This record gives sequence, structure tokens and C-alpha cells, in this order.
Amino acid sequence: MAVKILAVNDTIGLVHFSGLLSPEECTELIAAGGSHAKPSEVIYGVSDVSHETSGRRSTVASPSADKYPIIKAVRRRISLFIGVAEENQEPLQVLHYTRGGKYDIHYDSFLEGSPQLENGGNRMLTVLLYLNDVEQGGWTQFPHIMANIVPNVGTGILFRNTDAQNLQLRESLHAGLPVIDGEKWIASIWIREKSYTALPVDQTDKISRRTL
Ligand SMILES: O=C(O)CCC(=O)C(=O)O
Repeated sequence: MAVKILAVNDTIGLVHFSGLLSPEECTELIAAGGSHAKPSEVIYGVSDVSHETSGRRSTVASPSADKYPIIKAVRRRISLFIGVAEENQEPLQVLHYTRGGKYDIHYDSFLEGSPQLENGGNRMLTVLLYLNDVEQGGWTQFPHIMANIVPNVGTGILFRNTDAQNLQLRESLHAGLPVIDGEKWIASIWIREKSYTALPVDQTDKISRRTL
């Protein structure tokens, strides 16, 4: 693994990097995700219930690490890269956006009082891995820090969602802008404050959505 840092932003510890995944490994992740995809949902505010919404247009899959060795390898690499135990990771998700697909502005962390905090605490970090080149659009945008990340195969970003008290970091607000041409595949992993107990695959999808 020869990770190269492309850019950083201190406010949310945003690191833009390349080299964590080869293009072949990106294709492998797409294949693993593509065969289990279903519509994405979100959790609103302090709630335990997820909904489909027009603000998030993509499909999502959580391919099992036991079935796909690539998932295990990526989880291990992320842990080495960020220096946080693998036990703190939620299951890796593969997201697919077709033309017009997007994820409107949102936070990944949970608000105080959310039942989601009971398993592993808050989502202190997010890692997004870009699995293909998008012909046009599909940037990841952070409006408060005026950063736009163009999805390119084999690159990725890491950023903080919470402050030192594990409360929502205002500047971590972000969006997946609409795909104008082509399609977009990404893998996302949320990193909790503490060890996270992975749920059976059919329940993973329910708990893994986040607040708007
Ligand atoms: O698709 C993107 O670029 C952003 C995805 C995202 O915001 C997320 O998974 O939390």
C-alpha cells in the first residue's frame, strides 16, 4: 500500500488521498456491491427509523466480508491508514448513483439522544473511496469549507464528523452532487468512537443510514 496525500483541510481533518485501492480492486468492489444493491434510505433527526427519500437517490449494498476477501482487505488497510481499530468500523457499503443520482446535503454523525449512539458511540470519521471516474458531476461537496472533490478511480477522502466532545462538527456538512453524465460508484465506511457490533446483514442496512 503506497498511499499518496493529494490535499488536506484542517477544519474537519479532510484528507484527499490516492493509492489505497488499485483500479482492479475498485472493479472488484463494484462487482461485490452491484450484486446486492437496493435503494438507499436515511434516518431523520433523533430517530431509529429509516426512510427512502428523494434527497438520496442511489442504491446501496453491504457485501459480506466473509464472502468477499476484498472487503476484509480494504477494512484492514483503512484501519492501518487512519490508526483506528478495525472493530470501530461499520460494515463497508457500496453505493451506486446513475444519472441524476445524488445525496443532498447532510451530516453523517448522530445527534445527542439518538438510539444509534448506543452501539459504538458516534460516527467520528467517514472514509469515502471513489471506485470509478464519473463523466460529469457527482462531486462530493463540503459547503462550509468550500471544498469540492471530483470522483476519480482509486482516490478517496477521510474526514471528521465530530469534535473533541464527539458532537456534530458543523463544517462536516456535505453532499454528493447530482451525476450529470455517466455513473458513480463509491464505497463508504463510518468509523465509530468505540467498538461497533456489526448486525446481521439484513439489519445492517436499517441502522447504517444517517441523519440529514
Ligand atoms: O456520494 C458522495 O460523494 C457523498 C456520499 C456521502 O455523503 C455519504 O455517503 O455520506
